[in-house]
Amino acid sequence: MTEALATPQQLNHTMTKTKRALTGIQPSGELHIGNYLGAVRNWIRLAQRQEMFTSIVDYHALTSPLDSEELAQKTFDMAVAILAAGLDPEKATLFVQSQIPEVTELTWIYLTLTPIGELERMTQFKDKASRQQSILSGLLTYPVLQAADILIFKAEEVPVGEDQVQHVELTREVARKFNLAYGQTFPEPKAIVPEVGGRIKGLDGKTKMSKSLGNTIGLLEPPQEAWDKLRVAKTDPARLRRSDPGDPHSCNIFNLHRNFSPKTTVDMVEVECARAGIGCVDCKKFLFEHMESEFRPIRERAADYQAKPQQVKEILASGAEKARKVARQTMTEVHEKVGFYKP
Ligand code: AQP
Repeated sequence: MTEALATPQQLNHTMTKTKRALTGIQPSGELHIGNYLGAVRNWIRLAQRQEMFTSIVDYHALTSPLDSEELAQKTFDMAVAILAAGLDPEKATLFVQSQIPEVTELTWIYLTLTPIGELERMTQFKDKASRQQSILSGLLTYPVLQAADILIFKAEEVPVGEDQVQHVELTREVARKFNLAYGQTFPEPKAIVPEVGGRIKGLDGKTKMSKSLGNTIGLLEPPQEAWDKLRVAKTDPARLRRSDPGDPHSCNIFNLHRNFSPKTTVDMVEVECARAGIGCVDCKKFLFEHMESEFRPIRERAADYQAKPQQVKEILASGAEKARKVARQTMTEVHEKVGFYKP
C-alpha cells in the first residue's frame, strides 16, 4: 500500500497523527538529487510532525562492491549530507545501522518465514543481479534485512522513492507471516511516496538516477561541476534542433523543474518548450538557478558540520543509543513469542 505525499497542506491535515516512521539510506556513495527528491526531502518534512528513526544502512551497502577503507568515511559523509539537507536530529533519531546488531538477529528470524521465490521476483534484485557475475545471497535477502530495519521499530510509515515500494510490500508480507506464526506483534507499514519526485531519472534520461550507475548530480557537488553535468544531460529525445518544438512531458529536465522551480517557471517552461520558444540550454539555466538557491545553504551547512566532526559523532552516538533501546525491547518480545529457551 502506498500513499502519495506532496503538499505541506496535506501534511498539516494529518498533523494530529503521530505514527512512527522509519527511513534509510545506503552510504554507498554521495547523496544525489534522486535520493533527495524521492526520499530525504520528505523525511525532513515528516520529521516535523511525527516520530522518525533514520538509519544509515551500512549492512545494506555491503551488498555492492565497496572499499572497506572508505566505508566509515562514506557513512560519516552521508550523515553530514542528511543533516545539512535539514533533517533535525532533535526530531529524527539518526543512527548507523551496524550499531544496532539486533537488526541482523531479527533478519534471521524473518528469513525462516520468507520463501525464496518472493525474493527472486523483486525488481531491484533482478536488476542488480543482472549486473553481477556471481550473485551473492546478501543481494537476494536484502529486502528481508530492510523488513527488519522497519519492523524492529514497529514503524507504520516508510517514506521512500518508487523503487522501494515493492520492498515495503514485502515488509508487510513478512509482518503478516510473523503475526500469523507467533501472534500479533508487528504493524503492516505503508510506503509514503512523493507525488512528484518519486522516480528521478539519471542524467542519461534513461535509467533511475543511482549512486552505483554514476548518472547523478550530488547534493553537495560544487556548482561548476553540477552545471557541467546538467548542461550535457539528456532532454526530450525527439527534440534534435533548437527550432524543434519539444515535449516537456518526455523530458527529464522538465521533471526536475517540477521538483525545484516555482509554478510560474514550470508553466513558462512547459509552454515555451512546446513551441520552441526556449532551447534546452536556456531551460537548464533556469533550472540550475532554482537548484542552486536550494543547494547553496545546504552546502554551507555541510561545511559547518564537516568543520565540527565531533558534533556529528555525538548525534550518531546518541541516535544509536536511543534506537538500540527500542530494538532491544522488540527483540525481548520476539524471543518470548518465538519461544526461545531462557536459562
Ligand atoms: N532515482 C531516484 N528517484 C527517487 N528516489 C530515489 N531513491 C534512490 N534513487 C532514487 C530513494 O532514495 C532512498 C535511499 O536509497 P538507497 O541509497 O537506500 O538505495 P537505492 O534506492 O538503491 O539508491 P541508489 O542511489 O540507487 O543506490 P545504489 O546505486 O547504491 O543502489 C530510497 O528511499 C530510494 O527509494
